[in-house]
Amino acid sequence: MKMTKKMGVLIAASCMMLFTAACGNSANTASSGTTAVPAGNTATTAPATPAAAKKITLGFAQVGAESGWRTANTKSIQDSAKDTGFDLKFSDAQQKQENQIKAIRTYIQQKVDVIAFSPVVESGWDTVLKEAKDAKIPVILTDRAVDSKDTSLYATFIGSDFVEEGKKAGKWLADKYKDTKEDVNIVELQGTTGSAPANDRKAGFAEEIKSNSHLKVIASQTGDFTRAKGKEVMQAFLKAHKDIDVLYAHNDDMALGAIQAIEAAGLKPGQDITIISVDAVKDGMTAAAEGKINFIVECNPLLGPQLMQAVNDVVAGKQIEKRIVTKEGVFTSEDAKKALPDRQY
Ligand code: GYE
Repeated sequence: MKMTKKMGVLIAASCMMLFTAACGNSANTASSGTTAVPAGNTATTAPATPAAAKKITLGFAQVGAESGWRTANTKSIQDSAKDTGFDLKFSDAQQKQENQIKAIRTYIQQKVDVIAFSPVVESGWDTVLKEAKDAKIPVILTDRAVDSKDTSLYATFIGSDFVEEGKKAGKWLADKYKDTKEDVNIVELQGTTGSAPANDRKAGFAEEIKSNSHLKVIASQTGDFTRAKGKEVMQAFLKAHKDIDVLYAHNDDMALGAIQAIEAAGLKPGQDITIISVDAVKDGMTAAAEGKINFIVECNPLLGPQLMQAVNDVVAGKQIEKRIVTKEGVFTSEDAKKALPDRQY
């Protein structure tokens, strides 16, 4: 079944409704974090035509609104759902697993066609995933993985290879300091504890630098992927260690918060302390272009189109790849300067 064929007739009928739903349901405005059904997004607003009755309903349980990456990811999902003509039910879990589980249970009760979510942490999903399976609702993982042994609990996982991202960061660093004899003191700002990107970006980086005994991670703590926490933890690092050479932040937002702390301490980010981060969102790329971040590993948040394609295929009963890996690159300060004018997010 082709998406264009099936959905073409639906677009006109559902465009207005979806527009209302997407606008009234932004990730930043959810107050309870568990609201799975936004106002104006129910069957009452749909015209009672046979075409509208066939419209695919997608329940999406988002992590939160913790970073620039997440904002771009949410927009990509909402825009692509609208373009495809799906009825999107969207919820923001405010970085709490219990909120995501509640949202998924609500989608099961509502008998949506497909559930997609970006699991805030890797563990603890088996029960709710079994509930979805028993209800015969396919689940698609986007962005972050789960550690469930039973892979029949989800149809596919669409997202980046976070270990690879950590390796790219470590490789650049090992190369930069390959002729240095003295110890290089590294501090690490980890993402949300227990999340796939925090676990994997840490592991990939450690793996890549381990054969260089002069590269030493002297402190490593979570900054929860937020700017505020990144700043706070960097302040503590700077107090505890007078000799920090490198900061490795698991995302741009934490690096940007840390830059504020570094500047407040009278140091020059990018010069006195070499900074590496992951994401390559606009604010991060701007800091890189200014020389405050030295190297950014790209993590692409624009997963919406791939997700909608997968939803369509799953509903059509097509066999889909169990793992869909997003393609991404890396940026030095010079690269960032060149790429910035065309950056969408
Ligand atoms: O790197 C970070 C966000 O899961 C890949 O989550 C995502 C990460 C992203 O908060 O900025």
